[in-house]
Amino acid sequence: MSLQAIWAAGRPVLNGWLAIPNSFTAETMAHQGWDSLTVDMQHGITDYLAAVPMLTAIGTRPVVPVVRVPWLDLGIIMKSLDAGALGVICPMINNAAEAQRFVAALRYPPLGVRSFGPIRATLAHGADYPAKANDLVTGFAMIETKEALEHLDEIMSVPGLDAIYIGPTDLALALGAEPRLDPIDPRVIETIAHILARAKAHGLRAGIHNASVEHALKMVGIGFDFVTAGSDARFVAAGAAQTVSAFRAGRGEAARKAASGGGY
Ligand code: 3PY
Ligand code: MG
Repeated sequence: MSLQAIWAAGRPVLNGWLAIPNSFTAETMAHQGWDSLTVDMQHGITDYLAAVPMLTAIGTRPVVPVVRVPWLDLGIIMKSLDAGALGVICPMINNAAEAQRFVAALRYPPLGVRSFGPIRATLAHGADYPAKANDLVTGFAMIETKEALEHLDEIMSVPGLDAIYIGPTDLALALGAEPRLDPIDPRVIETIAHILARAKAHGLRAGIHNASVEHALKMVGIGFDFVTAGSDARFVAAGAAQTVSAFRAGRGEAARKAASGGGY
């Protein structure tokens, strides 16, 4: 299953985010029905040696494996692909030259400059992976800087670029607004709509990072093709916080019951 196949079926992609560097949390997330899961090597805790077993864990279910690389670094982009990622999200693409470097790293010659050595990708995606890799892999250039906003159309015109991905917090900083996911500042909201409109005009798929499922649905409603809704770390924190606060809220009543003799 690839992102292109989901889009060709006319569906938006629901993406989950993996910030915890662990194959068991990745496997647990993979069993919850996400279309894709992204191993975050930029702000997540994960390095390459943690990312590889996470990709293996994601592969236990029909979930598209995606990696957000830490930076526009051809080495880690190519290693992520060799490890089986079918999508790569690259932070802070600022101009056409950077977008070209990114796109070239994703594709084998003659289309690009990707070096050959799909050590795990052939295990995950079949012996014919080398022949189909150029079509199978989706590259997302992150649009989240002031410079990118100034070069939006030239970035989006780069041949071979499949998609863009908006990072709302860095974008907010670029606009002088408070960094928050699920933005409420009109400048950020307006800019997101502008980026989306330009992406559509260039025939690109558009993705965006969200904290809540409500905001992710709102973004699908305005035309986004790929939405992240929450992360493993946030789900752990939210679930734990909810249990702790429910316990604290009910503790007084429980203590009163115990003092009056209790009874199950
Ligand atoms: C941002 O909000 O800037 C992001 O990169 C989301 O991960
Ligand atoms: Mg960012």
